[in-house]
Amino acid sequence: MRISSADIIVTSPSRNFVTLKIVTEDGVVGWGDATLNGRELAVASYLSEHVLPLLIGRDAHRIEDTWQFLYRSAYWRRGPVTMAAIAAVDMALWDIKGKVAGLPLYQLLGGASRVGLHTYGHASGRDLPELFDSVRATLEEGHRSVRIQTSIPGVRAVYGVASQAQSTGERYDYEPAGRGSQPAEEDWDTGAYLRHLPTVFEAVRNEFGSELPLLHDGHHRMTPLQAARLGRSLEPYDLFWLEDCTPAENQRALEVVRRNTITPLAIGEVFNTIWDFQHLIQAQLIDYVRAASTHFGGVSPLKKVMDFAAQYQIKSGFHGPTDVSPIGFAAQVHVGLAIHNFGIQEYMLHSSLTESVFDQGMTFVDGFLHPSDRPGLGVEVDEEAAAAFPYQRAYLPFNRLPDGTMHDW
Ligand code: GCO
Ligand code: MG
Repeated sequence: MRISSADIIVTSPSRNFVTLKIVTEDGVVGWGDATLNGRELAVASYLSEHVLPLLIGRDAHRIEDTWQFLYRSAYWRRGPVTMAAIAAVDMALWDIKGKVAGLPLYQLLGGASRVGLHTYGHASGRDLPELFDSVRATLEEGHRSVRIQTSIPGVRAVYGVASQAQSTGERYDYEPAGRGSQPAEEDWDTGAYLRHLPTVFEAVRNEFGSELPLLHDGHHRMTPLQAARLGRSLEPYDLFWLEDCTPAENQRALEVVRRNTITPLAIGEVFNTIWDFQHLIQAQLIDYVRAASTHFGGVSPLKKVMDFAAQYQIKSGFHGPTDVSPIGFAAQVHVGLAIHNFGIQEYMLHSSLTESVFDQGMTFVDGFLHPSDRPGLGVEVDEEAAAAFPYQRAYLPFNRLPDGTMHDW
């Protein structure tokens, strides 16, 4: 079954998305997500200039061979742009295979291992009353686990706090990347953060009890020792995980953290390949794999890294922000349903504008997310609706320390 055409759709319903459409000679359509937040057009151009011409005439059924061909033949491997491009092709081909087979993707991956996926949602606030309201709203949305982010006294604007002024004024969840020609500048003070955060978790535990699973995202901002100290000071509040506590480039940092705390660790939303996880998994330095199908080369490598992680009792916690499109999100929901070592799924819910372009068939009932039972990924794109939302340049914010030093994400 040959590929007869491949096209890129760039659309911005609430936020930017890059979508690949592959069509076979007998008219089967496959969709893939190639969205790289803040650098979207680089992937669109990588695909249209260098990859799409290679796809025409290839056998759409040869998913693994096509993946290896795009990965190995380029000579320059890895990196977020390359891997998001390969991811889109991989997803689109799995979508086609499912449609031809008449089966949802999870059935091709071994079938369901559970009734549905437990999720966590985001809660945040400038102060405790606002945070508590946000936790309640997150629980009302159906989540049974909650990520807690908070403002820090004396620090003007902190990433991840929805109610803080963003440059766009849109709901933060939908668009953390502010539209405009320059990124927004936010503040950071690690000392103040390390002092404040345990008091917030203590208050949340007192308000919501000991059973609610709580998570926190450190956004790569600590040194190894700072992260170890935070992990230890949060131990009384029994976190489900502490995410991205140190910058991901220095993997040995996690050894320092691990030696000093039993707070579970999740990392990897900015990782691109299984090799980024090789040491962390083998040395058992993490508990959850944070990869996203879209930034990790697609469905095929996501399944492989989880099978590798399974040997070490490490579970999934796939990255699920709104900058992973409904297509990329569906792809990893199928993987999560099928694998044995599923942990939890981040679920931020896309805006209704996004859903007017991407028709998703998944369900979220009684705290369980379930992929669509339509054949393939189960997401269809309304191209006419997409055309009404042209690309708008957008950047994620960055942050500086109190003395003006540029700091880590
Ligand atoms: C998360 C992430 C997001 C990212 C965003 C960047 O855990 O959901 O850290 O908030 O910052 O996806 O594009
Ligand atoms: Mg994160």
